[in-house]
Amino acid sequence: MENWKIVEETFVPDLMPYRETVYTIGNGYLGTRGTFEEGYAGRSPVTLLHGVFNDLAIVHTELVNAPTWIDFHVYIGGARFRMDQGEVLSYRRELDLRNGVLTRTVLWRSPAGSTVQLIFERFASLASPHILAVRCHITSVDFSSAVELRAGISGIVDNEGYRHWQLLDQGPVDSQSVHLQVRTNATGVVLSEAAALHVSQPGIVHSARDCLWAPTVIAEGQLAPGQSLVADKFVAIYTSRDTKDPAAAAVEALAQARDSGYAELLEAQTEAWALLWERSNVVIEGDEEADLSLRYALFQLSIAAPRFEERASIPAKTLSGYGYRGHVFWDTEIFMLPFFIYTQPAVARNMLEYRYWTLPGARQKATKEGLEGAMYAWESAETGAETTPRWIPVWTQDKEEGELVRIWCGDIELHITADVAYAVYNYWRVTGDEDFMRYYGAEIMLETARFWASRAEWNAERQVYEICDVIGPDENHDHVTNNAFTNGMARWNLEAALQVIEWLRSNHTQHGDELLGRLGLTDTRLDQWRTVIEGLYIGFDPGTSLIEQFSGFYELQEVLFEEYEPRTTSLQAILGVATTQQCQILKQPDVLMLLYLLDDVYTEEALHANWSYYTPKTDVTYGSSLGPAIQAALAARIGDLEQAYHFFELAAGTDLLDNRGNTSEGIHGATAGGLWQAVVFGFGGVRLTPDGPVAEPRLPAGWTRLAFKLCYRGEWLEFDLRQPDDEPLIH
Ligand code: IFM
Repeated sequence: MENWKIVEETFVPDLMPYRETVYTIGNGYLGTRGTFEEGYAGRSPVTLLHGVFNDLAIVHTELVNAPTWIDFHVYIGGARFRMDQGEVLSYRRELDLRNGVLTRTVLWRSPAGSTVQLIFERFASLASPHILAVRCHITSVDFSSAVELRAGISGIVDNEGYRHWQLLDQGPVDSQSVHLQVRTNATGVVLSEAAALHVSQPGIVHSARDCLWAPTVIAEGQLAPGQSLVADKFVAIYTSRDTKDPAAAAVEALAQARDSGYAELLEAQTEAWALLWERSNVVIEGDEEADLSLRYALFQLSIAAPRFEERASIPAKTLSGYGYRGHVFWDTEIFMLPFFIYTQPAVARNMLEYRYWTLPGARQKATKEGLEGAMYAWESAETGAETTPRWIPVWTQDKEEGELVRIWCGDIELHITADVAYAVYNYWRVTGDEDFMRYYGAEIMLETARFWASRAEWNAERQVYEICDVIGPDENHDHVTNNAFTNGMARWNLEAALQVIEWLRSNHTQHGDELLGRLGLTDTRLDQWRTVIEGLYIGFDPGTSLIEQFSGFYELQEVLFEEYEPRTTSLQAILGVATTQQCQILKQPDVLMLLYLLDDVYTEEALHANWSYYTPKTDVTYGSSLGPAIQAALAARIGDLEQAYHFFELAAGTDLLDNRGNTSEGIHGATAGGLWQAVVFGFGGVRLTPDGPVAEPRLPAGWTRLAFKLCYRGEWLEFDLRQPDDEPLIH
């Protein structure tokens, strides 16, 4: 079945910002939005590289938009090709997920009446991550005139108005290539790009021009009706994070790419992607839309993951837009990482090592709060220091201007610390990567546990340990005490750390002793952990199996969501932040999220009871984009396949249909990862047992087959699942 292409057949200028995100390409080193090569007012040509941050007020630091490499201008008899002038006679854009090539075919009549067919192709090489390529086929339909092509590098870029770069150097390398070198003005990251333009037909004259900030190669020739030109642009990019001399590295890599040529680079690209898909693809038969939207999500995750380094991780909006400024949240560990753990474990390890290298930032945050161990940043960037903005404008229905709202997540959304530990442990459980646990993971497990043991407070009156003044996953309620998710995950973190200590003692005694000694983890200390584990309050009612989301939740005002239908925005936007805080309105699953992650701790009965209680109180459609996929996975688990499919569709349309209206800010990475989980853990019913993953499929109506591979401890397992009357096949 051919279901690998995301296709657009009309050019709609108003949709450009969102479609630019949808057509993002990348290779695990960088991501580039699907901005058109010729440029338009209001377009957002963004290329973001892992780890290239610069300082900025309020948001602390952000990923910097790199000099544009995609620019490619075509002049026909002096008229510049642009789709907002003249006439677009036909148009088709397609992103081929199979090999990451973005193609646009346009039949255009210039204002002067010349008709030209243009085919643009571009890709970011997965095989050679510093290499980018654009190919343009130009065919004259009915004109005889001069054709001029201009392609180069433009350093005239900004992040929504803020310019991060200083110009260091630029110029021609030869008549067909140019280079540009820039440096971020605060962090001092040097970036070099080199670009070449090749038009192989005879009679073409190439020249390099040293336009300030935008060195350009020009190719001039003639076309007559029926004649074509094929022009190839190659770009190489390096930064001082990659090498000491990025300029030399870029020029050398460019020379190699020119020698290889477009066809060879494309072949390597296709092979590299085939290898990736061989293990990561998921096939859904009987539902083409679901099949394609999941594949698209996996494509976007795969291009955003740090494939070539371990000091960066996937930002909440991937490398595809300015949303959340390239900061990393729990979205990565809890929503995106499972896909990588099971299908691209080496990449998952890179992402977790990022949390190891940012331990110093997390330790500093804990110390600043008078606490022990590591307190991970709610929003993390290069160093692990907290980068959550403290104030942001929020728009509500009754306010025309943004109301400034204090954001407390950086101060008290603590669960991120346990989420990181959960991811480390899960990676270890699935991959059996002992080297990782010994040298990186164990320290994370122990430092996060130390944090919780120091943060829990003994309430002598109630005779329990409490965690006060937090925000749980449901961010509609802040400054709450005993958030079930936070307390449940903190307890789990302490227990898991004790297990890791046992493992170290039995398997790596010397290393374990050294680590425990360094962190001051005496037996008395570990006994204190056990006391916290035993006494930590979880508002579980054995009579009803309900868990109270936080102390006092049951007293909040109940809201009948139906009374606000139809609506197009969240209940928080309708009622305001303060009123919502007083109501039982959840932005996203909270208790249910706990039950989802710790499915071996809580019973099926607890899951059913809490599902029925909390789902009608959760603003799944308009609350957080992190909600629908998890609701889908859980609904499938409890056997409500209709609801599960409804939530799955909601998640699947998040970016492809822009159903939240904010895809222009970037791909919702957590939703993409959540979709994989909804399919594999939800509909596939995969659960990890002591003997490895086992499937208990519950496929939605119409799905005739669900097939995927999972890697467990180095062994690849093939799951080929059918409706209940067919036996699941596991190889
Ligand atoms: O991490 C999420 C959070 O759970 C809800 N608000 C958006 C964040 C980034 O996606």
